Amino acid sequence: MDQREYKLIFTGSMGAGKTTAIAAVSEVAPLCTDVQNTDHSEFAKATTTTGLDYGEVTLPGGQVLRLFGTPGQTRFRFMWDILGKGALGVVVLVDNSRPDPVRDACDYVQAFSNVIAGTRAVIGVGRCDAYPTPTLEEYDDALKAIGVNVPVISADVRQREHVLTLVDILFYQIEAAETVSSGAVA
Ligand SMILES: Nc1nc2c(ncn2[C@@H]2O[C@H](COP(=O)(O)OP(=O)(O)O)[C@@H](O)[C@H]2O)c(=O)[nH]1
Ligand SMILES: [Mg+2]
Repeated sequence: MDQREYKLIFTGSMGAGKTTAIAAVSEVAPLCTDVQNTDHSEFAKATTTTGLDYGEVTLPGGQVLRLFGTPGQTRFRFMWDILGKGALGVVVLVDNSRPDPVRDACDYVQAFSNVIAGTRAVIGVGRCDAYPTPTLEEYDDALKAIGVNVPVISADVRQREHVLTLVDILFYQIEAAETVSSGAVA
């Protein structure tokens, strides 16, 4: 059995659903540092992630995934490099009701470009029911234009199965990247 520890990052704007996603799948009580939100300029929400979220989930193969949620507010950006150290991939959560969610997706992908290395990410677009545009194709096109070839799916992170799907896809992306870089597939 693969005993390695896998560190995955959940990132995205305030209210995109990082805390919800990690809480939905974690097998340990999720650690969350949300406090009263005093920054209603970025998002009108009672609480907000100032520090980080943490949870764990075990894959059917026995691999333990450690899930870290980043603080969404841009003034906590300095923490992203710290969180990104040793991470194998990134789940970028996007809120399709935001003014320019495609731009959000590209910004977060670029902020974690070292970890993502072109492929080690998955984009989960939320609130697609109420906000069907931009479409997933628009995300695809914008990401390809910045040299990033990653799956984009619609996901409601309140649903455990959707979050597990995001994690599965990301795990597949990571394994595929490692197979290529180890030369196992020529
Ligand atoms: N209606 C709707 N609500 C969503 C969806 N995804 C997330 N939410 C809600 O959006 C909020 C996200 O908050 P939170 O997880 O704290 O976001 P964070 O700032 O990224 O940690 C929660 O109240 C979720 O229930 C979605 O697809 N549809
Ligand atoms: Mg949060």
